[in-house]
Amino acid sequence: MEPVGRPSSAGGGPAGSREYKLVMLGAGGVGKSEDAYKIRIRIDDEPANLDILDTAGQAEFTAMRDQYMRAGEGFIICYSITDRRSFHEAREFKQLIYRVRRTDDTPVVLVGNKSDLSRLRQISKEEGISLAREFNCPFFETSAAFRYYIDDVFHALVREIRRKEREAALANERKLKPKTSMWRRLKSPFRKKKDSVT
Ligand SMILES: Nc1nc2c(ncn2[C@@H]2O[C@H](COP(=O)(O)OP(=O)(O)OP(=O)(O)O)[C@@H](O)[C@H]2O)c(=O)[nH]1
Ligand SMILES: [Mg+2]
Repeated sequence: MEPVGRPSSAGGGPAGSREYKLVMLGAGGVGKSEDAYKIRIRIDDEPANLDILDTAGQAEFTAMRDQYMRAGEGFIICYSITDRRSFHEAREFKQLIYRVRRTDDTPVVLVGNKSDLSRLRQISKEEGISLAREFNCPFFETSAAFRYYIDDVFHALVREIRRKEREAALANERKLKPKTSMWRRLKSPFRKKKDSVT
């Protein structure tokens, strides 16, 4: 039986052209829109179609936000290293994801953008690392303007999605396994008997 609500490994179209629905979150002006598009890349020798949803920092309807929070498979939470308020909002976005999805298992990558503006820096790299540790997710400082570490962000997020899907599949297998071995044990005396008679 297919696990409910999860794409099967064979699903998603011809030979591995799996699509990943990624959502960009973050306060207004942090640089989310610099990288929002559809891209096709290879990650760990497997092709991936990234469908990236750009969201607006503030003025959005809650109902719509809940919808893409549910539909998204991976989330990039973005702040600007030049804007402390956006750093605080990063934590709020993480909480929002939890509130909508009710699980800490959602694939997330934390991004501190505008790393090129070092003279305007308000958030140290250590603060970013520490927040990512709290989120239990990968972290990158990027510059969308110079395309520093942008690809790494998408790669890390797809890897997170794949890893969590593997974990879910394994957990599912483990759930089924005890039943199988129990059935074998129940059947084995009969099998032996039959064997010795014939
Ligand atoms: N120096 C520098 N500027 C950047 C960088 N990324 C984005 N910007 C600039 O920051 C401004 C805001 O970028 P957007 O991509 O529009 O920000 P946004 O997060 O989409 O903002 P909202 O759509 O309002 O939520 C623009 O002027 C960008 O050119 C970066 O890495 N470095
Ligand atoms: Mg934008």
